Amino acid sequence: MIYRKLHKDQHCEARTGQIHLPHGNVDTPVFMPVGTNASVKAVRLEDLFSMGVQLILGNTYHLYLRPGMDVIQKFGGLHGFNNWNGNILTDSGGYQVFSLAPFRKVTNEGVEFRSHIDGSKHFLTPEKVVGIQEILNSDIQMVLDVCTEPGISHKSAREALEITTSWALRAKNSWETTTETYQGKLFGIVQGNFYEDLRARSAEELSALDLPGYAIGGLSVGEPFDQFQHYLAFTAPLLPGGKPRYLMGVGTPEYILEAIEHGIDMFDCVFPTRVARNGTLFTDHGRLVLKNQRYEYDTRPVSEHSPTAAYSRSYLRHLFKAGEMLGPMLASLHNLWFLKKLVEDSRRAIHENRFLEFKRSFLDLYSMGIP
Ligand code: PRF
Repeated sequence: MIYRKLHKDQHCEARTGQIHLPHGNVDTPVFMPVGTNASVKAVRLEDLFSMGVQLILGNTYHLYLRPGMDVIQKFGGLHGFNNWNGNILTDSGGYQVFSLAPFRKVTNEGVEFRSHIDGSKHFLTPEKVVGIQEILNSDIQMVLDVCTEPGISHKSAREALEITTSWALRAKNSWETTTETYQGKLFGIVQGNFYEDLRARSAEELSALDLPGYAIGGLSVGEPFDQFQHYLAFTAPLLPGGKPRYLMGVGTPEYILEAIEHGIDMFDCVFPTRVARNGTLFTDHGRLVLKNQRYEYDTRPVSEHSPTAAYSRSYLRHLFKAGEMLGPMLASLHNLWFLKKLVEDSRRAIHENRFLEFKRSFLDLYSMGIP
């Protein structure tokens, strides 16, 4: 068992816990900064480490295409390559192939696709993806899955789910034969699109594989918030309670709090760093858009306790207006700090059985707008 539950809130499903991984323990709920290309965009990994980040994400799809496995193998894995000594979770490529590749074809055997970088042709199978993530030395690796978009037919969603289950079994068999020195854990991914019977079937079939942890995939893919809420609330309780639960691709305060309420332990998303690079910063009062003229003479920091507290809004705005690289750097660090604080405050609230109150008052203030 890699997961230890510490406390469940008496009034909802929110829980705190710890995940035990090869590069140290991870306190949950946790937000994982996304480091697609073995780099969290515009942020030094040392700064994340100093901030207390215990787990970051990497992408199999990107790293396999560039720099390629031969390069990373030379460094004994990703940790040797990018000098990050905390934990790394790698996504399988299941989602990236569907969202990035200009061409893809799924068969029972695997997925054929063209690279979005140079158009070259590749074929990934669940076994091969386990092998790649073993070379990456991922502390948590994800099974190859088929993520589908909202609005497809029940039949198409069922076919994608059936392939996902069969790939999870093949991934498990392959993971069980990885070398003894490789200590990474394999997580399954529940799919089933927006159909309750398919979500239930996926959760049941994958739970039977008894993997170390489980993710919910195929949500937050463009559906309205109430549909997201419904399928999150429906799916989360179907995942084994004694294992980590990961909701893939969620990274705004509203979505994170909703997921924590339903017992989710892990999240990741490019959103906080992507919007930061455009000058949008999370604050207790909502999103602050630095390019707005109202900040031109604003001498206050964006947030008192942020790692960027030494700088005024006026200066940060100037950096963005002038196209200075320091702007996106400081803004990215700020947004990651903000989400880290959000999950830490959530943990404290859960321990005191007041998560629902915490969520309500956070969202009340967050929806008020910048004073
Ligand atoms: N599958 C995988 N990665 C993902 C997703 C998925 O469904 C999502 C969906 N929100 C984000 N990242 N493998």
